Amino acid sequence: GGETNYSEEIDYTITGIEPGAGVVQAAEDATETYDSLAGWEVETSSSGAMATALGEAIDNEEPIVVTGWTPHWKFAKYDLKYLEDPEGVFGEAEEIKTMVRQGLEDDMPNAYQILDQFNWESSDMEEVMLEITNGTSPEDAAATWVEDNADKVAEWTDGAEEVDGTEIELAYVEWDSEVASTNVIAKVLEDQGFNVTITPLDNAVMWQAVANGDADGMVAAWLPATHGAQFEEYGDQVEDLGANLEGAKIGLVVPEYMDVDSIEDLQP
Ligand code: PBE
Repeated sequence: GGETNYSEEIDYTITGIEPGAGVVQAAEDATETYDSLAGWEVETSSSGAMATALGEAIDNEEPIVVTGWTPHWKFAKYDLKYLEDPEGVFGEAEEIKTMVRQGLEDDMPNAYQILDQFNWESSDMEEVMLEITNGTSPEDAAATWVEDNADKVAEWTDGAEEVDGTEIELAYVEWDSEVASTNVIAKVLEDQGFNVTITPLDNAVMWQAVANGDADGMVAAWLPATHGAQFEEYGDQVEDLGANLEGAKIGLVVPEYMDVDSIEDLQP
């Protein structure tokens, strides 16, 4: 690959998502790092707008470059590929980690235990995401998954006692992956007797909310690279409960039919 020049057709534009996302920052870094992306810009919008633009481009077999990530339903729905990133701007394998506010273990030991034991696979998260993208509400998709995966959920709740309406607030960002995970863990906590609020925020605000105790926790920390800047700023003010999902990834994603394999195959 690497022969076709798509730059003018896509107006030197990478279709991004929310401005606060790590993958958008990495894409901006890529435009500085790669000569092939000189003069390119990252257009920010929302995860939903990116998915719509991707779907429309594919319907018309047009070229498009988007900020992408795994797990995500788009790989099940469309034939896509990550562009090789020889400079490593988008990092290597990422994990998604759970972060809680300081003091949660003392205040809500049962919630702490469940959040600490929450751990699933990419295929699990993709199952929930696909259902949501096919029109099921996040709450219903989460409830179905929890019902169908009682064994896995029993491992997360193992040793935790039921509570009677204790309020807990989880922060997240409206990325498809985090809509899925946050709704699932919220459902599990609800079934345990918690009164759960989930609050969608900007990425930086989500980290800040857990750091200052406005939120009790989140399951949306992509590390080491994607949220490296946020972890550096807030890492010592939150409690890191480890990975809840391994094998995540971010990068530039294009339709399979495009004649490029590497970021270096794009042209200034
Ligand atoms: N994402 C999904 C986020 C983390 C989860 C890859 C869009 C980000 O880039 O910050």
